[in-house]
Amino acid sequence: MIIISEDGYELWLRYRKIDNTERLSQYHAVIGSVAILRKSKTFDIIQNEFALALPTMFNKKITIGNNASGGCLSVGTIDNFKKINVDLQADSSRLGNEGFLIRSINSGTNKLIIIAANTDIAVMTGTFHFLKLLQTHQDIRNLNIISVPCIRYRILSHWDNRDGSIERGYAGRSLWKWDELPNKIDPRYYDYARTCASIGINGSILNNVNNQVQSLSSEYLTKTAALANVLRPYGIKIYLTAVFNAPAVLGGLKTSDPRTSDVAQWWKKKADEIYALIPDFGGFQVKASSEGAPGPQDNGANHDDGANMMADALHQHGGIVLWRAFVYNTAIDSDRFKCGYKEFVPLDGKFNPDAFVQVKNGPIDFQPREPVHPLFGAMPKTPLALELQITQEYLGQSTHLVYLAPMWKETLDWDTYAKGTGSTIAKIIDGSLYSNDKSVIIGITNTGSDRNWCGHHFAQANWYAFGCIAWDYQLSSEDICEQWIRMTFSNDTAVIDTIKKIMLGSWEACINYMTPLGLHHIMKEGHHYGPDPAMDTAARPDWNPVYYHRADAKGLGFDRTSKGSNAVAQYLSPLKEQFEKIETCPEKFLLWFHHVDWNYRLQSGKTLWEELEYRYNDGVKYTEQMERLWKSLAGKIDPQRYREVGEKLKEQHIDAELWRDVCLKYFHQFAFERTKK
Ligand code: BDP
Repeated sequence: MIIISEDGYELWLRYRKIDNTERLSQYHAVIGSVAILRKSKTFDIIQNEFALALPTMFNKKITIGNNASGGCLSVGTIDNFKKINVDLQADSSRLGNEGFLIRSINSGTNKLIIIAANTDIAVMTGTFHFLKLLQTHQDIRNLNIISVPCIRYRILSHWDNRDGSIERGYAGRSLWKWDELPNKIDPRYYDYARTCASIGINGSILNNVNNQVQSLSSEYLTKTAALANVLRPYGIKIYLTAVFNAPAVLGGLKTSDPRTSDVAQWWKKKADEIYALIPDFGGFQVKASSEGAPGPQDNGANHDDGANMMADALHQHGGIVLWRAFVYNTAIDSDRFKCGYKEFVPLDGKFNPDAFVQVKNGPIDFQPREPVHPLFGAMPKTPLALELQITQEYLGQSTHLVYLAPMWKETLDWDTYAKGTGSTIAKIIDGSLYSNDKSVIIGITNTGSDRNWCGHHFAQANWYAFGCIAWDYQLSSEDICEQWIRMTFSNDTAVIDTIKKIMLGSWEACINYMTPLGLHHIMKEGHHYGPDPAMDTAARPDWNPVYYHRADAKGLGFDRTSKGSNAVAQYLSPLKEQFEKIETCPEKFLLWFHHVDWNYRLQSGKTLWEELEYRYNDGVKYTEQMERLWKSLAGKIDPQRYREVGEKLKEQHIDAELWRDVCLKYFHQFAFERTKK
């Protein structure tokens, strides 16, 4: 069989002919035609998607149309179904605005599959879900699916600059062509929107967290409105990062102090201007008083003053504020780990309900593995948003294959004990622990202008997984992985099993060859690619690897126990006691919390040095295995993707060896210093 080259542009929406004959005949028997019960922009998208997918997948002509009387597959809102005597009122309230149902029913003598929801957008989400069932060759004879998202705002954050570059972007240039907007609409915007819609993303922050003050200028707002018009029928709202001193820089005011009425007035007028252009605008993300960014503290005000003033401006329009907690001012604490907690916990209860505090998964900065940020569980009166990083800033960028769903699941499943056992991050984020009706999850995206969108074909899986987890965090990493493989590569069992083996252990392997046992931030300064444990000349001490690993003749790791920085005290019991004691501290976090003697014996019976050596080698071995497994797929994957992934895996293997060699060589000097003397 000749397999035609693919460049990855179609992502997981490839809709190839179904090569499983048994399934194909079932699908032919069940779906003879598709009735689209409604007319709207979103229903046009639904109809187009069916027209794109079904004839190719079924290798057969299918009538897809605006036939309001219903067909073998009927798609519409609950109101539409009422008109054809299918009563779904009982389901209506639990579906809310975004949930959908897919059900096999008998209607008179006909057997029907229906896709229904309260809103057009939710019917579209259901449509993509149904197409996924077909793409992954599921049995569709007796369907009864109800799906409602567990988090309300599921947002991608683009760290894109107006000049087209992307901070921490590894897949080409920005998708947004600001020079061409608003008049020219790049067709790729539609493909972006459609892809996001297929995984339930409902928000997109278009601009970088840093230095994008001009994004709020009238000129750029007009351009943004043109993008919002494209994204709207796909159910995606636009958000913008707002730079805090915009009133001074753009508005010419003398100050941006949030406590002054003309500043508050300026933001109100800005919000009015935005909503006149973009009536469904989502809101502002703000990076304030962080890494040199302006903020309320420049005027002696605090985070809550700034966030609430902006929330007031957006409130009447229904927008929200995403106020980032990524702050690490050394005047607050000399351990960077503790700074966010110390700045924000005293403000608990002071934020407006529409002002979310947006917290990264860990206390430092998107390291290969972090313990969760202690702010989760420590601000019961404040809605917290979880910020994850899809782009692999510290995880091999677009060269390394690292499947991130297991990392995000580890975060979401983490028990904070805030209200006793079972107080997971997931329950804090989805609002259920503290009964918040609004909830937010944000992923810093990995998309760019590269033909395959994400730089690495397998980085697409992380975009996909983020959407799936944001919709339903109870899905397992393995199930998400399998769906993605089936849709992106093939339903062939050998391909699925092999790629699963490659993906599922890839995160743990990356931790092992980069930062095993809780090492962190030992990568090169600036670009953060590659190892540099010796680095000690950065502009700030906490940008230096030596600040984090603290290697000396005695041992390795950052003492954050009560004898050290006492960061452990920021966690609730029993976590703080568990982390405090070396015997009970999970080994995966050991060097996050302890300065461990080189001769300390781990659970394996090995000394710290021996275990370190073992882990680094194990990580490298996994990359060898990934290469080998991928090679075994020759002839089963199209030539272009087979070659491109193979090249990247080779590079990853070389990089892993470099990480191991550089780190072990460097730490060796300390580990054996005592013996030398
Ligand atoms: C770090 C990045 C930096 C971002 C910063 C942030 O290195 O480029 O600006 O986080 O989140 O991960 O604001």
